[in-house]
Amino acid sequence: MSEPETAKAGTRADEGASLGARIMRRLDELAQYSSEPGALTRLYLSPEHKAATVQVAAWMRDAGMTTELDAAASVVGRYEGAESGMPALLLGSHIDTVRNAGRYDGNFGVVAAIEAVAAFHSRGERLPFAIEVIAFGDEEGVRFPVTLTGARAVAGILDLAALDAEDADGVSVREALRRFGCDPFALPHIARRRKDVFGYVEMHIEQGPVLEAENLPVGVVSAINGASRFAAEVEGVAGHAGTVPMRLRHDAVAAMSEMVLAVERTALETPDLVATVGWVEASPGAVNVIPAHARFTIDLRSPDDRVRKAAAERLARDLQAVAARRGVGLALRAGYDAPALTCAPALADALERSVARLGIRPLRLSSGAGHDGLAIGALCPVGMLFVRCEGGISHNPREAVTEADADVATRILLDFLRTFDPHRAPSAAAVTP
Ligand code: HGY
Ligand code: MN
Ligand code: MN
Repeated sequence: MSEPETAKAGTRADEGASLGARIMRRLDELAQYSSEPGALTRLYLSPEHKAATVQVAAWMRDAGMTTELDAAASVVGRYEGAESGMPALLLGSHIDTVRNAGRYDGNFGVVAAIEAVAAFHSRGERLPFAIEVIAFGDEEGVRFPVTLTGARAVAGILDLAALDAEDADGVSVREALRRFGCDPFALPHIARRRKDVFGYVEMHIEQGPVLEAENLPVGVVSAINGASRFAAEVEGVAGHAGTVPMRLRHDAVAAMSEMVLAVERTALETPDLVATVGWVEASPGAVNVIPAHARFTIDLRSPDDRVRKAAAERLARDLQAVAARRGVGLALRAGYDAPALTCAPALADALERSVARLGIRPLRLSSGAGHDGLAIGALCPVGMLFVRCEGGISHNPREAVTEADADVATRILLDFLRTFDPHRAPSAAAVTP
């Protein structure tokens, strides 16, 4: 495991500022690490991801942590407990983003966790357990058709075949890790042993409208929806837009369009299911050529794994029927499948007690968005605390969190950490298989 290069001196935004103010300033700083000026896009194993790992590691060291870059390019900061080598409570989130992202999705949970540890460090305070803050680099799964690579590696459930997945330029995860300075062969060695970890607690923006509607700054997460992703390829026949009669065409885009509406219809007709086609592509892409090829993605989510799996099977049949009727080929490739996760009741209860101690009405809500906890749940109990985001907007540069909410959420995390009793930590049994 390599130490990130000598980082820029981590500047502690003015000490006197509130927790919330420091967190917001650091998120503004972190948002500069992007592949495109004026927007935030930071994909897994990109140069901007590399620069962000160096900055995050510097902030972790300022907060009294030792740091390392693990073989999956996650930055791991460790703050020892009262004795060296104690089992740890894991905190953190992800620092990769979608394209043209907001600056709080993922990044908020990492920066806030570092600020919480810094608060202990500045007082020389040690807890009866260690804390590890992990800045995962592959939660969004935008560059490669696989995701949760870092979290799966930490949980010991990474399928090494995922390293063969390639990005749009044909670069595999394995090769990209090597170029990043990581050793893919070391991946199996970063899996944590259950006895070394009490649990994982992630703070994340809600990415939905519930907390704002309830006029609450935070909420405790009850469960995280399961998700499936597919890549679809439609093979039609190119032809002259002016000469081929409509009934003789095998138009890949027309076929894809009917398929996209079938995806939407399946979700509209199925309670507890959402479905999205987030990316489409057509070729050869000329105004006067009947499209020969079309590609698109499908994202299915549900709190109920049976609903999601049945919908995926039904959809595969429906899309093949469209292809057969239109005389086009269809290849559907599953890229990502994460079962729904029930958050550990003991961690959710403890988070609720901290919320109440800070004078806020506790509210439990489920997460429609996926999170690193979906994978970490295979290792240990998972808890999540949501923070209100304006209008519930996310995956959008208009994503916004108030300084006051950032402040109170982090104080709740501090209260949770100070009152967490490792001897009453929930057993791994609290984790759905
Ligand atoms: O897609 C998701 O739910 C997460 O933002 N990766
Ligand atoms: Mn996220
Ligand atoms: Mn996201």
